[in-house]
Amino acid sequence: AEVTRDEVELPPPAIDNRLTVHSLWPEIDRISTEQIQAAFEGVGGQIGWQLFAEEGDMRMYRREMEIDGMVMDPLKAMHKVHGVSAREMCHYFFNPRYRYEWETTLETMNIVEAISTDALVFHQTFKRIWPASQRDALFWSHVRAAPHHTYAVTNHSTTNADYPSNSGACIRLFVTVCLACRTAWPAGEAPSRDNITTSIAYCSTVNPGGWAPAGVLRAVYKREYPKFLKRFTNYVVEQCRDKPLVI
Ligand code: 18C
Repeated sequence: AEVTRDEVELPPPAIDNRLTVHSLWPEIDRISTEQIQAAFEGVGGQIGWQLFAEEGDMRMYRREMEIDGMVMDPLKAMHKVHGVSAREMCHYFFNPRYRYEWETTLETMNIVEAISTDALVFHQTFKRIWPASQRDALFWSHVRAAPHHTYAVTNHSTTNADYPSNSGACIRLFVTVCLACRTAWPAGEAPSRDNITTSIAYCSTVNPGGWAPAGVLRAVYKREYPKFLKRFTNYVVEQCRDKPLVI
């Protein structure tokens, strides 16, 4: 049966059967597995990662990369949050009901396809940055559980005949994003809001899809990524206050 919006609740602990029979499943499974694995690999050992933002427990790294003059710098961010679980973090990141409350770059968001309780396809338009053209994106989004009290959301660009790229005012951009979260608490204790710590790894690669001035683009992401991660984390902490913990 088709999944209804109300069914999309807390991230399920196991993959929804409706996803595994969908034509996108092999791609969703492969990319999510790769992204989650890469998310928890450190940046220390690898060459080329430069720290560009640091505040409290948050660290943001980028690798400068240009292809045909277009900036595609991969980003990797690490953060820690106390008192909310990986499952709660991913719930608020995945579920479209909350997106306008924390996503400040958004102009419009539409659900193109509800595949299952753990996979949706979105069309989003973003605020325009002068002097570049406005951008839109079409991507699948999948939330899953992984070992060691881990939950992760992976977003990756896709295509849909009803949403052709570069047909209106917008230039289509391409994204691969992964928010991977892992919760830990002291051995021998029961998890509670007072003793859990969730490690966050957020990885993002955005291909602007067409010309955009490199300097403007780098200035925008240096401002917007830290703003997003702080705002989103604080948003989840606020939402979870006085609600029972879900691990
Ligand atoms: O991961 C995030 N959000 C998810 C849910 O929305 C989802 C979104 C991915 C899209 C990311 C691309 C956003 C591009 C926005 C461009 C316009 C920004 C306008 C800001 C001005 C107010 O996974 C959180 C995403 C946090 C995004 C931070 C900004 C990243 C900018 C990257 C460069 C984009 C190139 C745009 C080309 C035009 C620039 C001159």
